[in-house]
Amino acid sequence: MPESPSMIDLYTWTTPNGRKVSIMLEEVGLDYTAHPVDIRKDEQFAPQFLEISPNNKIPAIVDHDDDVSLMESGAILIYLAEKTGRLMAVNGKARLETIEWLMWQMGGIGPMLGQVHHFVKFNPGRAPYAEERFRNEAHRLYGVLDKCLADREYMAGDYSIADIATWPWISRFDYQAMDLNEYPNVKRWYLAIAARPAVQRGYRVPSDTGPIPMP
Ligand SMILES: N[C@@H](CCC(=O)N[C@@H](CS)C(=O)NCC(=O)O)C(=O)O
Repeated sequence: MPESPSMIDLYTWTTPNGRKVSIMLEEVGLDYTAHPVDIRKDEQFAPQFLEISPNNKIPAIVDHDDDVSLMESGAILIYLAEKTGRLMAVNGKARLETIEWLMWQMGGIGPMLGQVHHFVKFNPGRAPYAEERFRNEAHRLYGVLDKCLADREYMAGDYSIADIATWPWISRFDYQAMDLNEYPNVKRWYLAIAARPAVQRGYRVPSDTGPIPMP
């Protein structure tokens, strides 16, 4: 795989899971180089990439500073938060809440909204049962997020890796045929995060696909 003189090599693509890590790296200001892995061309199956990401998915990082190689966006976010002491409380209830909502993203938002993209956006009309099932699940998850954000600014109180993991998936609300106006707390949270300069920079990695979608 290409390496660089940067502290961290990030292997990524212009998808929600990839953007989680570029946004995090921009937020904490670590020196990194992004290497595109074009999943439309099956570059994720290259033997060199499989050595750092055996599940053949982006994102993955190599941190030359600590001699660490990692796949799985949730694990990478926790690693970077612990390395920098940023965006996750170091102990107590606040740390647990951050991990709780991060795991909710990894087990719910990511896999379920990913299915919505496949069935609702890319293959409409081919599997009505799946379309209905995953659209219902999307509405349920958006409702859970809206309720979570009713009495707090960010998912775990302060802005954290839970928000960084979730926001890029919500930025595909148009793929999911979701109307953010139905979820006013999600909309307020979405716009606040979209306004962050680090998020705007991270969103454009590894290439600029256009502006952040606005509701
Ligand atoms: N649980 C993984 C999911 C990563 C994932 O699904 N990556 C997609 C792009 S968003 C991918 O690389 N797909 C290529 C493939 O499935 O072959 C994570 O959070 O890092």
